[in-house]
Amino acid sequence: MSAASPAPNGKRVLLAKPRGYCAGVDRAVVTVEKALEKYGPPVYVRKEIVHNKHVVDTLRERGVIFVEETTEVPEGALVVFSAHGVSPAVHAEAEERNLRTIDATCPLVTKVHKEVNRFARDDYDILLIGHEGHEEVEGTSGEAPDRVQLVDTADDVDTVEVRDPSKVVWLSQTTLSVDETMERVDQLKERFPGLADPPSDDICYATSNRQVAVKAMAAECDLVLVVGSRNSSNSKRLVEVALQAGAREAHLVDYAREVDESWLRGADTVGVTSGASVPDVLVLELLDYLAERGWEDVQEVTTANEKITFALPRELRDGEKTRSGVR
Ligand code: 2E4
Ligand code: SF4
Repeated sequence: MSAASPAPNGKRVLLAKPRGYCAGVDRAVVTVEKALEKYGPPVYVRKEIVHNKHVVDTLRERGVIFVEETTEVPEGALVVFSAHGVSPAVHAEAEERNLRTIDATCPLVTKVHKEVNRFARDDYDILLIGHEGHEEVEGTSGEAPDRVQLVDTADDVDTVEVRDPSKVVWLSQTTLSVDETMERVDQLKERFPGLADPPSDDICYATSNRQVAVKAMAAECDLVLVVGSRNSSNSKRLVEVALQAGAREAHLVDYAREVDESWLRGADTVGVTSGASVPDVLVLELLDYLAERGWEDVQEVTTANEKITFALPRELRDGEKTRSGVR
Protein backbone atom coordinates (compact mmCIF):
# COMPACT_ATOMS: atom_id res chain seq x y z
CA MET A 1 0.00 0.00 0.00
CA SER A 2 1.28 3.48 -0.64
CA ALA A 3 0.55 7.18 -0.32
CA ALA A 4 -0.01 9.47 -3.30
CA SER A 5 3.48 9.31 -4.93
CA PRO A 6 3.40 7.13 -8.06
CA ALA A 7 5.14 3.75 -8.15
CA PRO A 8 8.39 3.77 -10.20
CA ASN A 9 6.80 1.50 -12.83
CA GLY A 10 3.83 3.90 -13.14
CA LYS A 11 1.40 1.14 -12.29
CA ARG A 12 -1.20 1.67 -9.61
CA VAL A 13 -4.50 0.30 -8.43
CA LEU A 14 -7.35 2.58 -7.34
CA LEU A 15 -9.53 0.62 -4.92
CA ALA A 16 -13.08 1.87 -4.47
CA LYS A 17 -14.60 2.27 -1.01
CA PRO A 18 -17.36 1.44 -0.34
CA ARG A 19 -17.40 -1.81 -2.27
CA GLY A 20 -18.56 -5.36 -1.56
CA TYR A 21 -20.99 -6.63 1.08
CA CYS A 22 -23.88 -4.39 2.03
CA ALA A 23 -25.90 -4.76 5.22
CA GLY A 24 -28.66 -6.72 3.47
CA VAL A 25 -26.26 -9.28 2.02
CA ASP A 26 -24.39 -9.77 5.29
CA ARG A 27 -27.72 -10.34 7.03
CA ALA A 28 -28.87 -12.84 4.39
CA VAL A 29 -25.64 -14.86 4.42
CA VAL A 30 -25.50 -14.90 8.24
CA THR A 31 -29.15 -16.01 8.25
CA VAL A 32 -28.27 -19.11 6.24
CA GLU A 33 -25.15 -19.81 8.32
CA LYS A 34 -27.08 -19.52 11.57
CA ALA A 35 -29.92 -21.65 10.24
CA LEU A 36 -27.36 -24.35 9.42
CA GLU A 37 -25.87 -24.06 12.91
CA LYS A 38 -29.17 -24.06 14.72
CA TYR A 39 -31.14 -26.66 12.73
CA GLY A 40 -28.35 -28.61 10.98
CA PRO A 41 -28.26 -29.51 7.28
CA PRO A 42 -30.02 -29.73 4.98
CA VAL A 43 -31.29 -26.17 4.92
CA TYR A 44 -33.17 -25.34 1.72
CA VAL A 45 -32.80 -21.91 0.13
CA ARG A 46 -35.22 -20.71 -2.54
CA LYS A 47 -33.12 -19.22 -5.38
CA GLU A 48 -29.57 -18.01 -4.78
CA ILE A 49 -29.43 -16.39 -1.35
CA VAL A 50 -27.49 -13.56 -3.05
CA HIS A 51 -26.27 -13.44 -6.64
CA ASN A 52 -22.72 -14.54 -6.02
CA LYS A 53 -21.20 -17.78 -7.25
CA HIS A 54 -18.60 -18.05 -4.47
CA VAL A 55 -21.15 -17.47 -1.70
CA VAL A 56 -23.57 -19.99 -3.19
CA ASP A 57 -20.88 -22.64 -3.79
CA THR A 58 -19.49 -22.21 -0.26
CA LEU A 59 -22.91 -22.55 1.37
CA ARG A 60 -23.72 -25.56 -0.81
CA GLU A 61 -20.57 -27.26 0.47
CA ARG A 62 -21.80 -26.63 4.02
CA GLY A 63 -25.11 -28.39 3.45
CA VAL A 64 -27.43 -25.89 1.80
CA ILE A 65 -29.71 -27.17 -0.96
CA PHE A 66 -30.61 -24.41 -3.40
CA VAL A 67 -33.94 -24.83 -5.18
CA GLU A 68 -35.76 -22.76 -7.77
CA GLU A 69 -39.22 -23.15 -6.25
CA THR A 70 -40.76 -24.17 -2.92
CA THR A 71 -42.43 -27.13 -4.68
CA GLU A 72 -38.98 -28.77 -4.68
CA VAL A 73 -38.72 -28.57 -0.87
CA PRO A 74 -39.94 -31.67 1.03
CA GLU A 75 -43.08 -31.13 3.15
CA GLY A 76 -42.25 -29.79 6.60
CA ALA A 77 -38.62 -28.87 5.78
CA LEU A 78 -36.93 -25.53 6.46
CA VAL A 79 -36.59 -23.05 3.61
CA VAL A 80 -34.93 -19.64 3.58
CA PHE A 81 -36.17 -16.98 1.17
CA SER A 82 -33.41 -15.06 -0.59
CA ALA A 83 -32.38 -11.44 -0.03
CA HIS A 84 -34.20 -10.37 -3.21
CA GLY A 85 -37.65 -10.99 -1.72
CA VAL A 86 -40.65 -13.12 -2.63
CA SER A 87 -44.25 -12.42 -3.55
CA PRO A 88 -47.16 -13.19 -1.21
CA ALA A 89 -47.99 -16.12 -3.53
CA VAL A 90 -44.69 -17.77 -2.62
CA HIS A 91 -45.38 -17.32 1.11
CA ALA A 92 -48.81 -18.86 0.60
CA GLU A 93 -47.40 -21.81 -1.33
CA ALA A 94 -44.86 -22.46 1.44
CA GLU A 95 -47.61 -22.38 4.03
CA GLU A 96 -49.72 -24.79 2.03
CA ARG A 97 -46.81 -27.24 1.96
CA ASN A 98 -46.24 -26.82 5.71
CA LEU A 99 -42.73 -25.55 5.15
CA ARG A 100 -40.88 -23.84 7.97
CA THR A 101 -39.70 -20.53 6.54
CA ILE A 102 -37.12 -17.91 7.37
CA ASP A 103 -37.31 -14.76 5.30
CA ALA A 104 -33.91 -13.24 4.45
CA THR A 105 -35.43 -10.51 2.27
CA CYS A 106 -33.41 -7.33 2.70
CA PRO A 107 -35.39 -4.81 4.79
CA LEU A 108 -34.84 -2.25 2.03
CA VAL A 109 -36.56 -4.55 -0.47
CA THR A 110 -39.39 -5.09 2.03
CA LYS A 111 -39.73 -1.32 2.18
CA VAL A 112 -40.50 -1.25 -1.56
CA HIS A 113 -43.01 -4.11 -1.14
CA LYS A 114 -44.78 -1.99 1.47
CA GLU A 115 -44.84 1.01 -0.87
CA VAL A 116 -46.47 -1.16 -3.55
CA ASN A 117 -49.12 -2.25 -1.07
CA ARG A 118 -49.81 1.26 0.09
CA PHE A 119 -50.16 2.75 -3.42
CA ALA A 120 -52.23 -0.22 -4.60
CA ARG A 121 -54.55 0.26 -1.63
CA ASP A 122 -54.94 3.92 -2.64
CA ASP A 123 -55.84 2.69 -6.15
CA TYR A 124 -52.77 4.04 -7.95
CA ASP A 125 -51.26 2.56 -11.08
CA ILE A 126 -47.66 1.69 -10.20
CA LEU A 127 -44.88 1.90 -12.77
CA LEU A 128 -42.05 -0.24 -11.46
CA ILE A 129 -38.72 0.59 -13.08
CA GLY A 130 -36.62 -2.56 -13.12
CA HIS A 131 -35.17 -5.40 -15.13
CA GLU A 132 -37.54 -7.93 -16.62
CA GLY A 133 -37.13 -11.39 -15.13
CA HIS A 134 -35.09 -10.27 -12.10
CA GLU A 135 -36.20 -12.01 -8.90
CA GLU A 136 -36.59 -8.80 -6.95
CA VAL A 137 -38.94 -7.36 -9.57
CA GLU A 138 -40.98 -10.59 -9.58
CA GLY A 139 -41.38 -10.45 -5.81
CA THR A 140 -42.20 -6.74 -5.72
CA SER A 141 -44.71 -6.90 -8.61
CA GLY A 142 -46.31 -9.91 -6.94
CA GLU A 143 -47.53 -7.70 -4.09
CA ALA A 144 -50.14 -6.18 -6.42
CA PRO A 145 -49.94 -7.83 -9.85
CA ASP A 146 -53.06 -6.01 -11.12
CA ARG A 147 -51.66 -2.60 -10.30
CA VAL A 148 -47.95 -2.92 -11.14
CA GLN A 149 -46.51 -2.55 -14.63
CA LEU A 150 -42.83 -3.08 -15.29
CA VAL A 151 -40.88 -0.37 -17.10
CA ASP A 152 -37.56 -1.76 -18.23
CA THR A 153 -36.58 -0.27 -21.59
CA ALA A 154 -37.23 3.16 -23.14
CA ASP A 155 -39.80 1.41 -25.39
CA ASP A 156 -41.79 0.38 -22.31
CA VAL A 157 -42.20 4.07 -21.49
CA ASP A 158 -44.10 4.52 -24.75
CA THR A 159 -46.32 1.49 -24.36
CA VAL A 160 -47.50 1.50 -20.70
CA GLU A 161 -51.12 2.50 -20.27
CA VAL A 162 -52.60 3.85 -17.04
CA ARG A 163 -56.24 4.23 -15.99
CA ASP A 164 -55.94 7.76 -14.58
CA PRO A 165 -52.79 9.81 -15.38
CA SER A 166 -53.28 11.85 -12.21
CA LYS A 167 -53.04 8.71 -10.07
CA VAL A 168 -49.80 7.07 -11.08
CA VAL A 169 -46.54 6.61 -9.16
CA TRP A 170 -43.13 5.24 -10.09
CA LEU A 171 -41.17 2.90 -7.84
CA SER A 172 -38.01 0.95 -8.63
CA GLN A 173 -35.82 -2.08 -8.11
CA THR A 174 -33.16 -1.37 -5.45
CA THR A 175 -30.10 -2.10 -7.60
CA LEU A 176 -30.44 0.04 -10.71
CA SER A 177 -28.14 2.65 -12.18
CA VAL A 178 -29.13 5.91 -10.49
CA ASP A 179 -28.52 7.98 -13.63
CA GLU A 180 -30.32 5.62 -15.99
CA THR A 181 -33.30 5.44 -13.65
CA MET A 182 -33.60 9.22 -13.50
CA GLU A 183 -33.54 9.28 -17.31
CA ARG A 184 -36.39 6.77 -17.36
CA VAL A 185 -38.32 8.88 -14.82
CA ASP A 186 -37.88 12.00 -16.97
CA GLN A 187 -39.19 10.09 -20.00
CA LEU A 188 -42.15 8.85 -17.97
CA LYS A 189 -42.89 12.37 -16.72
CA GLU A 190 -43.05 13.63 -20.28
CA ARG A 191 -45.86 11.16 -20.89
CA PHE A 192 -47.45 11.46 -17.45
CA PRO A 193 -46.79 14.95 -16.01
CA GLY A 194 -48.74 14.01 -12.87
CA LEU A 195 -46.47 11.05 -12.12
CA ALA A 196 -45.82 10.89 -8.35
CA ASP A 197 -42.36 10.17 -6.91
CA PRO A 198 -41.73 7.41 -4.34
CA PRO A 199 -41.92 8.56 -0.71
CA SER A 200 -38.17 7.79 -0.37
CA ASP A 201 -35.41 6.47 -2.65
CA ASP A 202 -35.94 2.88 -3.72
CA ILE A 203 -32.43 2.51 -5.13
CA CYS A 204 -30.71 1.67 -1.89
CA TYR A 205 -27.80 3.37 -0.13
CA ALA A 206 -25.40 0.52 -0.98
CA THR A 207 -26.18 0.56 -4.71
CA SER A 208 -25.80 4.31 -5.00
CA ASN A 209 -22.70 4.51 -2.76
CA ARG A 210 -20.89 1.90 -4.87
CA GLN A 211 -21.77 3.82 -8.03
CA VAL A 212 -20.53 7.13 -6.55
CA ALA A 213 -17.23 5.47 -5.55
CA VAL A 214 -16.58 3.91 -8.96
CA LYS A 215 -17.48 7.20 -10.68
CA ALA A 216 -14.96 9.07 -8.54
CA MET A 217 -12.08 7.02 -9.93
CA ALA A 218 -13.27 5.85 -13.36
CA ALA A 219 -11.93 8.75 -15.43
CA GLU A 220 -8.40 8.05 -14.14
CA CYS A 221 -8.58 4.35 -14.96
CA ASP A 222 -7.32 2.60 -18.08
CA LEU A 223 -9.20 -0.45 -16.89
CA VAL A 224 -11.81 -1.04 -14.17
CA LEU A 225 -12.26 -4.55 -12.83
CA VAL A 226 -15.55 -5.19 -11.04
CA VAL A 227 -15.71 -8.37 -8.98
CA GLY A 228 -19.20 -9.85 -9.17
CA SER A 229 -21.34 -12.50 -10.79
CA ARG A 230 -23.06 -12.27 -14.18
CA ASN A 231 -26.55 -12.42 -12.63
CA SER A 232 -25.84 -9.66 -10.09
CA SER A 233 -27.71 -6.56 -11.18
CA ASN A 234 -25.84 -4.12 -8.94
CA SER A 235 -22.45 -5.55 -9.99
CA LYS A 236 -23.28 -5.26 -13.69
CA ARG A 237 -24.37 -1.66 -13.15
CA LEU A 238 -20.90 -0.87 -11.76
CA VAL A 239 -19.31 -1.89 -15.08
CA GLU A 240 -21.72 0.34 -17.00
CA VAL A 241 -21.29 3.27 -14.62
CA ALA A 242 -17.48 2.97 -14.82
CA LEU A 243 -17.60 3.14 -18.63
CA GLN A 244 -20.05 6.05 -18.61
CA ALA A 245 -17.83 7.90 -16.14
CA GLY A 246 -14.78 7.64 -18.41
CA ALA A 247 -13.00 4.34 -17.73
CA ARG A 248 -11.30 3.23 -20.96
CA GLU A 249 -12.31 -0.38 -20.37
CA ALA A 250 -14.30 -2.21 -17.67
CA HIS A 251 -15.03 -5.88 -17.05
CA LEU A 252 -16.93 -8.06 -14.59
CA VAL A 253 -15.13 -11.09 -13.13
CA ASP A 254 -16.15 -13.65 -10.54
CA TYR A 255 -12.55 -14.56 -9.77
CA ALA A 256 -9.06 -13.12 -10.41
CA ARG A 257 -8.32 -16.08 -12.68
CA GLU A 258 -10.94 -14.79 -15.13
CA VAL A 259 -8.93 -11.63 -15.86
CA ASP A 260 -7.78 -11.73 -19.47
CA GLU A 261 -4.10 -10.71 -19.57
CA SER A 262 -4.80 -8.73 -22.76
CA TRP A 263 -6.96 -6.28 -20.74
CA LEU A 264 -3.88 -5.32 -18.72
CA ARG A 265 -1.67 -4.62 -21.72
CA GLY A 266 -0.80 -0.91 -21.85
CA ALA A 267 -2.75 -0.15 -18.66
CA ASP A 268 -1.18 1.96 -15.92
CA THR A 269 -4.10 2.69 -13.61
CA VAL A 270 -6.43 -0.19 -12.82
CA GLY A 271 -9.61 0.50 -10.82
CA VAL A 272 -10.99 -2.26 -8.60
CA THR A 273 -14.41 -2.51 -7.02
CA SER A 274 -17.01 -5.17 -6.23
CA GLY A 275 -20.76 -5.61 -6.08
CA ALA A 276 -22.87 -5.67 -2.93
CA SER A 277 -23.00 -9.49 -2.92
CA VAL A 278 -19.23 -10.01 -3.15
CA PRO A 279 -17.10 -11.21 -0.22
CA ASP A 280 -13.94 -9.10 0.14
CA VAL A 281 -11.73 -12.19 0.03
CA LEU A 282 -12.34 -12.23 -3.75
CA VAL A 283 -11.14 -8.63 -4.04
CA LEU A 284 -8.04 -9.47 -1.99
CA GLU A 285 -7.30 -12.35 -4.38
CA LEU A 286 -7.61 -9.95 -7.31
CA LEU A 287 -5.23 -7.48 -5.62
CA ASP A 288 -2.71 -10.32 -5.12
CA TYR A 289 -3.08 -11.27 -8.78
CA LEU A 290 -2.43 -7.65 -9.84
CA ALA A 291 0.51 -7.26 -7.42
CA GLU A 292 2.17 -10.32 -8.95
CA ARG A 293 1.99 -8.54 -12.31
CA GLY A 294 3.44 -5.23 -11.16
CA TRP A 295 0.43 -3.40 -9.70
CA GLU A 296 1.65 -3.34 -6.11
CA ASP A 297 0.72 0.25 -5.39
CA VAL A 298 -2.87 0.30 -4.07
CA GLN A 299 -4.61 3.56 -3.25
CA GLU A 300 -8.06 3.47 -1.72
CA VAL A 301 -10.58 6.01 -3.05
CA THR A 302 -13.13 6.59 -0.31
CA THR A 303 -16.39 8.39 -1.01
CA ALA A 304 -18.43 7.17 2.00
CA ASN A 305 -18.11 5.19 5.20
CA GLU A 306 -20.99 2.81 5.69
CA LYS A 307 -22.11 1.95 9.20
CA ILE A 308 -25.55 0.48 8.59
CA THR A 309 -26.42 -3.02 9.86
CA PHE A 310 -29.69 -4.94 10.03
CA ALA A 311 -30.97 -7.25 12.78
CA LEU A 312 -31.30 -10.92 11.84
CA PRO A 313 -34.74 -12.43 11.15
CA ARG A 314 -36.63 -12.96 14.42
CA GLU A 315 -36.24 -16.76 14.37
CA LEU A 316 -32.45 -16.46 14.61
CA ARG A 317 -31.91 -13.54 16.94
CA ASP A 318 -29.94 -14.51 20.01
CA GLY A 319 -28.38 -11.21 20.96
CA GLU A 320 -24.90 -12.07 19.68
CA LYS A 321 -23.17 -9.79 17.19
CA THR A 322 -22.43 -11.80 14.09
CA ARG A 323 -20.50 -11.34 10.89
CA SER A 324 -20.74 -13.68 7.97
CA GLY A 325 -18.05 -16.36 7.74
CA VAL A 326 -18.11 -16.12 3.92
CA ARG A 327 -16.27 -12.82 3.56
C1 2E4 B 1 -31.16 -8.11 -2.70
C2 2E4 B 1 -31.47 -6.90 -3.21
O1 2E4 B 1 -30.26 -7.50 -7.13
P1 2E4 B 1 -28.86 -7.96 -7.45
O2 2E4 B 1 -28.89 -8.87 -8.67
O3 2E4 B 1 -27.90 -6.86 -7.56
O4 2E4 B 1 -28.51 -8.87 -6.21
P2 2E4 B 1 -27.14 -9.35 -5.55
O5 2E4 B 1 -27.47 -10.61 -4.85
O6 2E4 B 1 -26.02 -9.34 -6.49
O7 2E4 B 1 -26.87 -8.21 -4.47
C3 2E4 B 1 -27.50 -8.22 -3.25
C4 2E4 B 1 -28.90 -7.78 -3.28
C5 2E4 B 1 -29.87 -8.56 -2.71
C6 2E4 B 1 -29.25 -6.62 -3.80
N1 2E4 B 1 -30.50 -6.17 -3.73
FE1 SF4 C 1 -30.46 -4.46 0.62
FE2 SF4 C 1 -29.37 -2.62 -0.93
FE3 SF4 C 1 -27.94 -4.68 -0.16
FE4 SF4 C 1 -29.91 -5.00 -1.88
S1 SF4 C 1 -28.02 -3.87 -2.23
S2 SF4 C 1 -29.45 -6.30 -0.15
S3 SF4 C 1 -31.39 -3.52 -1.14
S4 SF4 C 1 -28.79 -3.09 1.19
